[in-house]
Amino acid sequence: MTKKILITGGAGFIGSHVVRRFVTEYPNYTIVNLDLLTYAGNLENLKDIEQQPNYVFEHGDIADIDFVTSLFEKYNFDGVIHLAAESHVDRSITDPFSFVRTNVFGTVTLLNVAKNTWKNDFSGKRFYHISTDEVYGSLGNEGYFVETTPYDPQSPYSAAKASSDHFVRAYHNTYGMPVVVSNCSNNYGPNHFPEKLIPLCINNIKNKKPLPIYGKGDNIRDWLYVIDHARAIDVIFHNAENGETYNIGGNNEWTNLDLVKYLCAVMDKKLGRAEGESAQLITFVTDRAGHDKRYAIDSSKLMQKLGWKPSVTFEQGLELTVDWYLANEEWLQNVVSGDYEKYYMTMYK
Ligand code: NAD
Ligand code: TDX
Repeated sequence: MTKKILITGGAGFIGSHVVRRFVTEYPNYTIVNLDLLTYAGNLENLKDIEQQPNYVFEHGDIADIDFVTSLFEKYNFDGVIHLAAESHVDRSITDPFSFVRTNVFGTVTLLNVAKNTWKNDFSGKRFYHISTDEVYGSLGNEGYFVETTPYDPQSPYSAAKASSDHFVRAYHNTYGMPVVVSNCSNNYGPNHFPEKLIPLCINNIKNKKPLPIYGKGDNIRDWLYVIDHARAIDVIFHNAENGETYNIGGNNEWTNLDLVKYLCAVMDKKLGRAEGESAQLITFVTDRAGHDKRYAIDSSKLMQKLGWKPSVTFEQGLELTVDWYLANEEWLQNVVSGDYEKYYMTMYK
């Protein structure tokens, strides 16, 4: 079957893995990647597939109504997989407005243009919105986020993502738009921008720089390999019922401190360093404002209804990730030059 699919944010971390999966798994689909190429967007992430005949890149802003309208008219999309967003919690604390603009206004722009272009004839159409577990707020020591957990976002980032999720569901409820939403836990893997914990620490371990741990390092995250998220997105896009929500997680909880210690041990072996050498770089720094204590996802609905499960263990995924960063020195150098240095100096002064 042929389909024209718009993937937004396809030059970013998760988006690039989703684009690669759809371009390679579905040669009959046309995959249009719409990305503004902000600091987080990087076409190097897609070098290996950019020549494929079923792949097109469109440079633009999801919040630009005229541009998005012209794109929908040009391609007459059957489906949208929406990942474009401002995605870093720390940046949302210093600049909430860009999060409102892209995550809220940009999402409503896409929804409204899709509704108008599809002229309320939604047969064969699908709008799939990619969201996060952070919209559910913060857990104590017990329990898991399920699809019916009430929203309780705590950061400007998660508040903007929660707002966008509500708009997506409102378009389903009000206009009958065929939507699907998934909420995923923390991803890690190749092409992850080194402002986030794991790639930041990989880069700093390599360069023997301090490893900044917020607070006591006892906050807990549930980590999922990015390629397993892309596999879940594929399964959900093709099989979910309209109006449904799926949680996606790794069932893989780590305190930040234990995680960074483990990463240090993996890298000491790879780099031929003495056992315990890199862990000496661990440095406790001022905590993130409003730092959510724990996230943990129950993905049993996705596993039972759609048969998805992660393909790698955390140990395997982390090893693949470290190997990728060590083999892709040039990618990392390009990403950490220029603006990244300014950002790093301001964040970790
Ligand atoms: P990312 O920051 O790596 O990539 C975001 C991409 O969106 C970039 O390519 C950027 O250029 C693009 N973009 C930003 N603003 C845009 C705009 N106005 N118009 C067009 N493109 C724009 O983000 P990511 O980590 O890959 O996350 C992708 C999505 O998945 C986001 O919606 C995020 O909320 C969600 N998510 C991320 C995680 C995670 O752990 N990273 C977990 C769950 C959900
Ligand atoms: O330098 C750091 N030191 C530190 O202790 C950084 C960057 C982070 N941390 C802590 C904060 C978090 O508890 O590590 C944990 C992970 O931090 P991030 O990598 O910034 O991820 P998080 O804030 O958990 O959000 C991520 O997962 C959910 C993504 O960035 C979001 O886009 C996604 O929605």
